[in-house]
Amino acid sequence: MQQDAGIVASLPGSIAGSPLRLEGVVLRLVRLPLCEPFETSFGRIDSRLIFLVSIDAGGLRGWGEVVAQEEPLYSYETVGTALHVIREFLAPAILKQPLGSLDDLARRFARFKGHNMAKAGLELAFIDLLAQVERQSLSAMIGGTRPRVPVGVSLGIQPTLSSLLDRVEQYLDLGYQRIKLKIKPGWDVDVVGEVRRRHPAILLSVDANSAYSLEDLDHLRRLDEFSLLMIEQPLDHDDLLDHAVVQKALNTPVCLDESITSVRRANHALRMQSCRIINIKIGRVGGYSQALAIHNLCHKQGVPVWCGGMLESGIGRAHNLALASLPGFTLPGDISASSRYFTRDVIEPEVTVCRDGTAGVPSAPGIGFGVDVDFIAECTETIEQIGYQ
Ligand code: OSB
Ligand code: MG
Repeated sequence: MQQDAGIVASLPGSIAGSPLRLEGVVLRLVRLPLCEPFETSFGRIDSRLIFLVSIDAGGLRGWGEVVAQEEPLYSYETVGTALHVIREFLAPAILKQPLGSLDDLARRFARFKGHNMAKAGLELAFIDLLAQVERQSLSAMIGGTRPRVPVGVSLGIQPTLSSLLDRVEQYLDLGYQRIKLKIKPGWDVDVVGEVRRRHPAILLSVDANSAYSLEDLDHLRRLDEFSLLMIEQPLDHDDLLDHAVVQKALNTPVCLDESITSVRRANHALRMQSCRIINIKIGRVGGYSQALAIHNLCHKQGVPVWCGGMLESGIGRAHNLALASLPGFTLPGDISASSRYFTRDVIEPEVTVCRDGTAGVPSAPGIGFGVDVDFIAECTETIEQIGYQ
């Protein structure tokens, strides 16, 4: 039987020269209105308070994003908890002496429990910096193999079935390769059935964001007749055991999102047969190190993975594109065009999706996009600097 240990990815990102002396970290909270409200089983939002992290060193600036939301509804982290944990613990740990590699960063963070999104925000900014130093794209740096990645769209709960059907058509027309419907009790079997009836052959999946319990097992079984690609996170955000019961009872593959917070948890999920597919989000798992390790574990076992999304700005999205270029990301990711979320994005050019339902992975150094600092400044609500003595 597979053990927990020994699945730590060997990370790139050791700097050929000497360790980098980081000058300081800037934390910016930037309010971006969404083009339309996004509703899931846990709530509805009209805008995203985007948490951008930048790190300066040697005349370069690396960019990352903390994907936590304002309220602890998807996970316990919030913008506020991440600000606190970065300010008090994580930023001091990387500023106290020069930082040599991603492994070095992971070691300095390891003693702090949890707060994966906060850790990932800093790690993303640091890896962008490393990639710029080495004049490599993020994708090249982590071993990505694909210049373009297949993408899907995640459609929130709509006020009416007809508005959902319109959006399904709209995104299929744009070429998106997979439609994911957010579901909850009262917005599930009938809605999914109608979408499937109109589009018999599309890749269709559903995401419950923990809206069900084992008592709903018979109800969930009704989804089996729609040939879904997967059902994402039907049960509690931290459950593995009961998901194994659901997976056993359903033909539809279960995909875990919220429950997979580390490679150790991914390993447990696979050993317990809690799911057949894993959604990887860099923020949820605490950074590239864990994301790569989960990818490697699943790839070895032939378990498909795909890149999840958190309604990121272009900066988080650029990192997602790099991650999704790894060979094991065989299913379309929740990496939609910038215009699906925002009227204007913080990067240039913005992310676009081609008619064939793919998005390009940048090959320029670092995140590979320009950062629109003027637009960011216009939308910034608060800004905080750490370091810069
Ligand atoms: O469960 O995948 C999720 C957005 C916010 C929080 C959780 C989730 C989502 C999405 C949107 O489904 C994915 C996207 O960024 O397009
Ligand atoms: Mg999800």
